[in-house]
Amino acid sequence: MNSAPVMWMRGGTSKGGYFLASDLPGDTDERAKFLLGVMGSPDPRQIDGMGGADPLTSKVAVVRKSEREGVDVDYLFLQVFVDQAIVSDAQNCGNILAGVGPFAIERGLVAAPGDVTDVTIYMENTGQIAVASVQTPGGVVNYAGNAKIDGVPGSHAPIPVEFRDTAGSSCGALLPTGNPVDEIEGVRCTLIDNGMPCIVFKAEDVGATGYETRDELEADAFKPIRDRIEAIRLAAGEMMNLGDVSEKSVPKMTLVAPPKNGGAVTTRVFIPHRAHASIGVLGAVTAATACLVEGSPAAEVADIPDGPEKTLSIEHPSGETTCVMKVDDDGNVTSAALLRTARKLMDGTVYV
Ligand code: NQM
Repeated sequence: MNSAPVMWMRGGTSKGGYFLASDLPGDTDERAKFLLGVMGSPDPRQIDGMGGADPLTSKVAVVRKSEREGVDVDYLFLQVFVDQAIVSDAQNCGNILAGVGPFAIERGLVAAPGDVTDVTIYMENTGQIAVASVQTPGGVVNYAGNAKIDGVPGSHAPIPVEFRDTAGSSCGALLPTGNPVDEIEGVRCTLIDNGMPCIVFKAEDVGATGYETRDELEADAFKPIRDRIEAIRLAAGEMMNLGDVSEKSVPKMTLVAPPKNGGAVTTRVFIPHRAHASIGVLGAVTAATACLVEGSPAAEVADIPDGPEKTLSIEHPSGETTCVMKVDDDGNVTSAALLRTARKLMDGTVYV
């Protein structure tokens, strides 16, 4: 196979190729080989492919009509590594998810009879459901609008996304070790998964401030701190039921510090080796959830509003991401909603 129909889209603060499952090889190895060719991996510049030399722009959505009751489409997220020949389904992606509803409508998998179409999406990577609301005046996807998300210039049509029951998506439990805090390599960490496996610790505990720019996090001067963070990650993988994570893109490493701009908490995230330009969607949900875990390092630096519905602004290097979290009487998060936008960039055929 040397070509396939594809739609290239920005989903939230990420970008990638959206394929119908039926347009890709059914065999996993063949599909990986094809997608590595599409992105131009492995190569730090991805010069011979569509990837943007950044894990945030080397992403793929594989979408099919769902046979599950009450579900419109099934979405499989694949991370195509930039400089290694790896295509991984070990994580989900809530940013690329933002383009799945529009793509499914554009491809005729979902009918759009009203001005707004709710698309119910089964996320194959973690076996969970998200509902995305897409503007469809006259039955056509509208991408233009006034919604702004930090990390994306301009404004676009809003795509609210709601997640339910994401706890333990990949690790089997919200707190896979059962503890709000585990000490690893001398650092107090929360090992947590509310849609994205993350290790959350205070920036100051690894010698960072938590207010660095992406460039500062990726500079040579920061390498000793990055090495220490990677040592924590490798040690924690097994404890999080993720096995050997040396070649996996999870868990993500989330540094937290007190909020600086009136938000709930400040974050800096390694995904896991490059620094995130902002924060992932489920990464933000998980960071917000960590702030609500009593006794956790995140709770110690966070500023949390009262009440069962909490609007938490998660500060990051390009601004903030607002998560609206519903919490039950026991303090457990029952749902999380975020605003995203997406844009169709091109529709055509990609060649390898
Ligand atoms: O956490 C990047 C992104 C992501 C993931 C990453 C994401 C999420 O921003 O749901 O969106 O953490 O690798 O696309």
